[in-house]
Amino acid sequence: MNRVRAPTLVPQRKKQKGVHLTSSPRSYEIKFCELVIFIMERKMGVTRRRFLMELARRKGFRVANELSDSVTHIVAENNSCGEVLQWLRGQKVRDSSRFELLDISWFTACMEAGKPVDSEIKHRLIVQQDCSATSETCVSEASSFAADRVSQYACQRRTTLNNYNKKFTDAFEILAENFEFRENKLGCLEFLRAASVLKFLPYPIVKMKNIEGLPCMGDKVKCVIEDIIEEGESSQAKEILNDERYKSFKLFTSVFGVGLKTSEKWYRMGFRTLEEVKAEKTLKLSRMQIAGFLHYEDIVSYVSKAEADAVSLLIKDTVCMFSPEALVTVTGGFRRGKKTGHDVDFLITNPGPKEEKELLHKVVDLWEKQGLLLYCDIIESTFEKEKLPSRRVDALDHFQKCFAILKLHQQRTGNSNSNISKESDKAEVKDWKAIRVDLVISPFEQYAYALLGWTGSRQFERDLRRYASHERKMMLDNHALYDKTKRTFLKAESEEEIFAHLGLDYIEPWERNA
Ligand code: DCT
Ligand code: MG
Repeated sequence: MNRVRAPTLVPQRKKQKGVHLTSSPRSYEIKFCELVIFIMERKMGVTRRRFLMELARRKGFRVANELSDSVTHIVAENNSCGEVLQWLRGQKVRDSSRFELLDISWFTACMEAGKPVDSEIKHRLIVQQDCSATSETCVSEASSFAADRVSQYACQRRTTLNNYNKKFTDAFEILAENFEFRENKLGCLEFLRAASVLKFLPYPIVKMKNIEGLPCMGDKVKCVIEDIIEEGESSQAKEILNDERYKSFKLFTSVFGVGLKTSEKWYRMGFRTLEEVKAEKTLKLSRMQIAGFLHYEDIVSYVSKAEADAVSLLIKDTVCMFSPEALVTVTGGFRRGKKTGHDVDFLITNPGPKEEKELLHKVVDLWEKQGLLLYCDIIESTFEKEKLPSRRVDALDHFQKCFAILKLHQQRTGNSNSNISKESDKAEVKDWKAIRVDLVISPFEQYAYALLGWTGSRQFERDLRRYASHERKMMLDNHALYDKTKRTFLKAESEEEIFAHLGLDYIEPWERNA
């Protein structure tokens, strides 16, 4: 397999002789904080490595001298995936899935672009698409992965955001959603489980042999995989994307407050677009749906990490005013390391035995006064002590919570002249974005369970509960873990303790992207 050689912009190893390089790194402004690059010296040599590190730093990248915990991207040259993995094992790295393993061609593309570029398949150190059955290294890399040892439970798999099989999982998710819209739970779950397994695979599927031995690969799933391998896309998914019912449901459910029931009703009434729904003045909309339509454009555009951080500051500041001891934690997708989300989820708890019923009301009242509250629905706690955890894996929890839409003022950046309006120009510039926020209040003794439950992903949560009941005779929900054999509730102060109660290896939040 031929790897793309680095272009001439970067001197090759042999040309290095006589090039003077300072040994101590100079300090440069860091422009790209989100990634930390480590360049492997193996087969590259000290001098070339030093040159590349200096080059990247000069361009604003963070480059680590050592393979530290902060490293996110490992760059290698002339090394196969197997060689890099072997080297990592030698460095006592237990879990290599937390890094992106990349070829020098990715690094070069970044240097040329002057910014991080998305890693494409061709940049990744994995089994390559074009590898033929005669290429021994490729075959051994794919087959050295013990597919038959992959657990059927997502809570026994470390699934990072590094998805090598996006074209398969995207198709599965469309099929699953279509089943959901048609209220076929089993069909939906079958494809969600399959998607979750493929998100875990450390290589892209290029032939049917690559999925041999994997769990959750039923005939329907295999059929879709085969179609994508042969045709490059799924004809079933393509058909669904053109299906009138699917298209309408997809649109309707994108409105905050609109679920399957309302979508079904509107579809039966003959509506196909949001404009048609809005034009029907006799339609009774809930308060949530009115807010959903009002802030539709903002809400459908995803929340960025920077926006989530800004909301997080706002929430921490406000909560702290009323309850200085309170712990405020970002949960959901952002805790799992996602860079975007449809909302921002928060868990709030107060250390100590006292539960503050009023805290959420006080916080929300203040936002109202400050003009920051665009919508809010507080649901009071319905938790009953000693009640057994729910048997249903998709059951909702009983915490006091608030589904809100907050006004997030966008920071004024760049040329301030744009904010100076002429006397005649009375049109106001919108300088804020509506952000969907979920706030959950948990009693301190349930905090670890609430944190585990609200971190997700949903598939990870489903499988944790299924694992607890099928493999351990225990019942788990967002409040507690009950051991049916011992007939006791198991206390936990941390997520690690819950995994230990279940006899599971601890899975970090960023490995729960199942
Ligand atoms: N959750 C829960 N009970 C609910 C809603 C959610 O236990 N009623 C859990 C499951 C996942 C987690 O909380 C966060 O839920 P979402 O915000 O829906 O998902 P996400 O992973 O944060 O994804 P997104 O980026 O779309 O917000
Ligand atoms: Mg979320």
